[in-house]
Amino acid sequence: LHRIPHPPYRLPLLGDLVGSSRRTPVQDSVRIARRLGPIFRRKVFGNEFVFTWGARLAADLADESRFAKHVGLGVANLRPLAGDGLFTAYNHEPNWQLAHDVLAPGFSREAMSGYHPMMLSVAARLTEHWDRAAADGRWVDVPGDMTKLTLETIARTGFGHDFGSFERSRPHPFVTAMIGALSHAQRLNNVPPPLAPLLLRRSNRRNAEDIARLGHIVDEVVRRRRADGHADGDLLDRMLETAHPATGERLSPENVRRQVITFLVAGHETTSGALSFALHHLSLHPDVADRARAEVDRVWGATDTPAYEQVARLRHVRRVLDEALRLWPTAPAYSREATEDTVLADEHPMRRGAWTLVLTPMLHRDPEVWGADADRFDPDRFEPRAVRARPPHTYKPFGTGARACIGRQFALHEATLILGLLLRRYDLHPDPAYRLRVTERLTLMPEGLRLRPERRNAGR
Ligand code: MNH
Repeated sequence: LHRIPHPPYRLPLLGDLVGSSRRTPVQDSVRIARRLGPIFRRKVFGNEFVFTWGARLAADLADESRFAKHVGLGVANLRPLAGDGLFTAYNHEPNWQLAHDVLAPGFSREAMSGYHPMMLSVAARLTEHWDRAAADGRWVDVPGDMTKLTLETIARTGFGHDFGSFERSRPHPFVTAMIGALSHAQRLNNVPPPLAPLLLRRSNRRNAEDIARLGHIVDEVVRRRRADGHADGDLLDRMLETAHPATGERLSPENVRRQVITFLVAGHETTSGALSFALHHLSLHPDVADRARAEVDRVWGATDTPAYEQVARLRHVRRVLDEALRLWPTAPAYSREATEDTVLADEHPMRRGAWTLVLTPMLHRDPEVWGADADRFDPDRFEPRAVRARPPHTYKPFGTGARACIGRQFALHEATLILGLLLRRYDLHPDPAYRLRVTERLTLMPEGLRLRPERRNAGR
């Protein structure tokens, strides 16, 4: 450990507090990473964390025979909310494998093509809303609208539920409670654990209320399904009705509750951020937007309601999304622990159970991999030839290994479809006064981003 650098001003008790803010731990860590190199330590009060971002280190950490997901920090802080749900389960908990095997078919190609028409109908709610804004020359609240869209999408496709987000002037209570719970989980990392009950008294109380509210909302979703009978093979149907193909085991009611919360949260917050960052970059790069738009017009022809297969064929639009998730991976870190005594990259000895946090935004900006202009937005980095020329394990917005994101295809399909629809329908005008500010609540979001959509070919 002594060979791993740490920031120069280290205070007794407080640790490396100089130059760090409780609100932006990820962006602070990126700044520190640029000074200290591919592996470094940060001490926050009594706790010391090792961060890694060098390509060689990240590639070694991807070795599933020696490393596995570590449930720590932000993820561990979500245990009171999601327990042994898929995202927060420890590797050894039996409900991880059970739920993984039961739910994985919910993300197959067939399942996805079944969700596609529902995704289109939610998208139509968004474009109705944007059409009205465009007609009046008004701004739209990008993160707010993307969150409405992605929440409705996961709720309807996964659970047959309608939150009515577009009919509300304020965010649905589910969203408010979720943002509270995520922010609280982040805050917990920034106080000395023994003092947490004292310093976070109000926050702890509000968090208990938020968790209770999320639980009530989820119970209502499940109750309705039980009353209405099953829907053909959506996620909730699988959770309630499907037995494990090999063991015949089923999810318990308590575990179903945790999975529903997990999927409603994990299934929309990060995709909303990804779409918001992509729209931000598109509005600042009209040349990129024009190329992507030309592709949409070519691939979709005359239709505004593309078929499932016509979405994956939007290669350029997809690269815009890939590039947005490179610069701002909306789930900005993942943890890896040694499953045996080992040496990381032939250099750093690790005991079994020792862990490190992979700082994805910095892994994605490593100049040795991405070049001296790594901070510049350029979707051509994801042209097949450029991708083949890069070392493996240098692009990880969805994590790695067995515990990588189960919803990846879902998110990519949804986000590519939406970007395609929005590019086709609108020119996107940026607010000249806007400077990117990124809020952190375990996830990343461009704060206060607004755009002015203008209808193209308004008669069509
Ligand atoms: Mn998702 C795990 C990023 C969309 C459901 N997701 C992960 C991890 C990352 C991640 C990173 C791994 C975390 C870790 O190692 O600790 N997820 C994303 C991003 C998007 C996203 C950047 C959108 C963009 N995720 C989605 C969607 C769903 C979803 C959509 C559901 C429909 N994600 C999950 C679940 C897990 C996960 C569930 C936990 C999987 C497991 O551990 O088995």
